[in-house]
Amino acid sequence: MERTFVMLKPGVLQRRIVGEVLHRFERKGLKIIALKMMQLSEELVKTHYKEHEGKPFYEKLIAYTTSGPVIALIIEGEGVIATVRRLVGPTDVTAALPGTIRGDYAYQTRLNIVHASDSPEAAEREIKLFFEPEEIHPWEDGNARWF
Ligand code: FUP
Repeated sequence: MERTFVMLKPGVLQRRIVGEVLHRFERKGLKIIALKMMQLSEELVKTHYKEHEGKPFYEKLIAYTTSGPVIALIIEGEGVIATVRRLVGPTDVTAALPGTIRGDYAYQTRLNIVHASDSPEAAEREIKLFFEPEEIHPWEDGNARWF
């Protein structure tokens, strides 16, 4: 089953909107199979954003992403990479329509508040970078016997 990596950047905790952002994924019916709060090291963030090394926004991107804790999660389901990217909205926040996470909560691309994998290769690489296998908890619908 397809998996994607999502990260709520430090601005999400700063603005007390963790619940609101997670709700966007849950109300769509998506399934969270891993979730944790992390203070990222510069080394980890540099590996994650390797493709942007040397670009004009790179130093600020690293500084922002390490400026406070993040929430890292994995979402599993058919077609979730594309679905999550649609919910998140485009990288350029001026093109992000209201109704998307970036469209509703971000007005600067540098502070676009969430990251989501953009391809199966990126998802695999990012999940490995941020999660140990034992931190991932796939679960079945209809198993909530105690609810
Ligand atoms: P995305 O996959 O949508 O997060 O976009 P990218 O991997 O292209 O960009 C990663 C991060 O770099 C963005 F979240 C914000 C930052 N960035 C800028 O600050 N300016 C740019 O022009 C492009 C990206």
